[in-house]
Amino acid sequence: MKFDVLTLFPEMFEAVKQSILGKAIEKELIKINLVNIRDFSKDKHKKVDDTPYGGGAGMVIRPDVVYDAYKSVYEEDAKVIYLTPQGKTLDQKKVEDLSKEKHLILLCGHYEGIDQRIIDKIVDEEISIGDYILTGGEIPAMVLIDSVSRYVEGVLSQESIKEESFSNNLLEYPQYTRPEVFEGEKVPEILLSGHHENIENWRKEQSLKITKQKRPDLLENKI
Ligand code: 4G1
Repeated sequence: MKFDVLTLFPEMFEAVKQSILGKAIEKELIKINLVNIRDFSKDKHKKVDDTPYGGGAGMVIRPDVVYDAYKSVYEEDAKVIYLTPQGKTLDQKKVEDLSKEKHLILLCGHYEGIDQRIIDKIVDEEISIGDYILTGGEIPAMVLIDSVSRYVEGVLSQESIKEESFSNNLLEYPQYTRPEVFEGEKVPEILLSGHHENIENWRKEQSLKITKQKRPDLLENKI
């Protein structure tokens, strides 16, 4: 799966090239192609933004520069996603759907946003990661890449996939590791029993209890 990211801050994406995704990139299961919108400025000072028509604070990204950046990566089968607070909030259902795409072009805003005409012209879908104010769409794009990549064939171990399908829509049961006693607190006895079936049942029980307590909405809205 290929992600083209149209951004003014490509350096921010070094973070997702680590860890599990780093391995997926090495194995060529996913490709993250960073496109610096600024490279498409025709201005001698590499300017990409300008003041908003009608007045008001801040700067707006010009549509022509974004269009040229887009044309440098566009393919017929690509789906263009604009990360914006105006989009529908990303959930696991949407993540799974997106993982079936071959090619995503992710557009990240900055400043006061991007000229509406280019949004209307090239964007297929608007997605938000939640309701809070951010300085740009880069972190949302990384959230999307991370969550979607997990579903790409070969990225996760078989074990993780099995574990996940069984715990669908539940929060995770509590985990413990060594030492057996920490500051006087002992690990639950059942986990030391070696009785796999009892342990599995205990964990299911814990997951359900914690979900009911902390996130009952997860049980109501099946994802
Ligand atoms: C109005 C949050 C503005 C922010 C209302 C989640 C937030 C992209 C996202 C903003 C952004 C609310 C996102 C706001 C995002 C232009 C550049 C938009 C940054 C920008 C609730 C700033 N999911 N925010 N405006 O944060 O891009 O995807």
